[in-house]
Amino acid sequence: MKVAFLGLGIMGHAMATNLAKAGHEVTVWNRTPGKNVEGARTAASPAEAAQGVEVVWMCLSDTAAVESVLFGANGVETSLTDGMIIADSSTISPSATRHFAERIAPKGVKYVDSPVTGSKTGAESGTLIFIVGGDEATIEKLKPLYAAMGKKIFRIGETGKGQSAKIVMNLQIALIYEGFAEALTLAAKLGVEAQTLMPLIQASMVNSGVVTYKAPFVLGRDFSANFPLKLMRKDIRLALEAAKESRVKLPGLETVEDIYDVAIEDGHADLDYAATLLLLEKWAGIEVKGQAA
Ligand code: NA7
Repeated sequence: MKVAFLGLGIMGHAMATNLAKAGHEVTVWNRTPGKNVEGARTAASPAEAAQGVEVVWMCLSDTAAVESVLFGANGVETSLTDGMIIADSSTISPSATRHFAERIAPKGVKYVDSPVTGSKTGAESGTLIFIVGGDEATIEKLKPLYAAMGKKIFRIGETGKGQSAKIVMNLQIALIYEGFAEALTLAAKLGVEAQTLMPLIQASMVNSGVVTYKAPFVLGRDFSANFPLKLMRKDIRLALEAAKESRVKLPGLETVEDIYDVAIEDGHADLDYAATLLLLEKWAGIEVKGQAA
């Protein structure tokens, strides 16, 4: 298919690469020039990238970035024609997603929110899980593209519902990881080493996908970004924003947001969100020791 791919960050670069590898005709654009994708053409603006394509796929940082790429100067909007599809793999506000979709609908353009789970490794290996909101016929048309980048699609409902499901997934990841990090910190202070505790965690109901994925990095003290702390804070804020819009109270997540704010003040924004542990360690005056599993 003819695809414009906008946003070549950690996730987007790998996703666009997999589209090109699968033989799709890909044109890429990134705000900061100099990023290219093997086998794809590079455009000078979102409008130029979107000219004459069937699908515009975005993978951008946040709601403001998606709004400016769609509707800002040299944005996608000017190139939209009847029958085109916009797919968005950024994690952004569900309510803003619905507004964007309403804004482009009069042009005969369908909007499918398609945030992902699977992190950098999933993007690179083409094994992402897509969490999708949009009409079924449009999603059907996108299947060859989903297949090139991922292993599974979950259709949650109409446009916006993919984002809604995604932010409640990350809400859980942030809280589960926080529990793990707090447990390791207290254990260290009580004289229980992480590598002594890990087999017990793994044998018990405490074990989880989050713990299994993060433990080797944490024990190896590798806090380089798989999913940057600043992006997890963005998702925590999206969940709190959606909660406020719908009159839901999330006290645990509000507390975790404070931890992320201070971690960012401490200079950890670009590290992995696992680096919230560094703040707990600082407060406790101890370091969790361990070895990569
Ligand atoms: P990255 O690696 O931080 O990449 C973010 C991308 O978004 C990158 O291409 C940025 O371009 C682009 N960006 C950011 N702000 C803007 C604005 N205002 N206009 C245009 N482009 C922009 O993030 P990931 O790839 O890890 O994640 C992407 C999304 O997936 C995010 O929503 C996650 O939560 C899930 P740059 O290179 O900085 O010019």
